[in-house]
Amino acid sequence: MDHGKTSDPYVVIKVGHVSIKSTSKAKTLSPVWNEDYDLGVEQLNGSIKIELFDKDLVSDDSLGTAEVDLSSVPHGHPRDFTLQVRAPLSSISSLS
Ligand SMILES: [Ca+2]
Repeated sequence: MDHGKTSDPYVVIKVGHVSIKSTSKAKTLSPVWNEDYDLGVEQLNGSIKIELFDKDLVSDDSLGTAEVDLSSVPHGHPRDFTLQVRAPLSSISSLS
């Protein structure tokens, strides 16, 4: 997280070996993307992995991860998902 308690968040979406990076939003803790992405799906028994990062000059920090099971995504019928973001492993270990 940056000084001033804001982030420059962006999202990386992974399905199988394919990943897509969103644009980053400058200095906000309430980012809204409204961006569309097309990802090919090789097999249906995996998940869509989503990781949030804070863009930084040196190294980007993970803000958390979320996941959607592909089996819960209806084929040809778009639907919305509300996802719980889990803290990244590094911040979990720093709490102990
Ligand atoms: Ca930053």
